[in-house]
Amino acid sequence: MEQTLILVKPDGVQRGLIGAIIGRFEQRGLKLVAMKFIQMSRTLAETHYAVHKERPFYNSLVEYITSGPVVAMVWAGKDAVAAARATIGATNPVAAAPGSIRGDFAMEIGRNLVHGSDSPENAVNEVNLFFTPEERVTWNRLTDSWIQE
Ligand code: IDP
Ligand code: MG
Repeated sequence: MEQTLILVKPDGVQRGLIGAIIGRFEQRGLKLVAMKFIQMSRTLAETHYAVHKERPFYNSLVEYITSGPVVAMVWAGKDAVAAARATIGATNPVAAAPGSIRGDFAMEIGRNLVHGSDSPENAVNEVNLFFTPEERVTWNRLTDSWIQE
């Protein structure tokens, strides 16, 4: 089953939106595999966002993601990466559809509440960056057959 890395960014934690954000993924039918509440180190942030190293917003992005604790999670499901991205909404919250997390709760690209992996390949790397195999739980969810045909 495909897995994706989701982060509730520091603004989501500070604004008391952890529960609301987790609820969106849970209600959608994605299955929780791992979760922890952490302060990201600068090294972890720089590794996680290495792809954006040459972008003008890179430094402020690293500052933002390390400015307070985050909730890091792994969610699983069929097409989990694409489903989670749709649930999160467009990168710029102004363009994010109402009903998406960013479309309902955010106003600016630099305070867009959530990270979600953007491809299955990147998801594998990001999940491994944040979680050991032992931290990822395989479990039987009794509603699985009502969510996945
Ligand atoms: P994504 O989070 O929707 O995948 P990316 O393009 O991967 O978006 O960018 C990573 C993060 O960098 C965004 O979520 C946002 O916090 C920040 N970011 C992206 N573009 C800009 C920008 O133009 N200005 C400021 N921050 C940006
Ligand atoms: Mg991205």
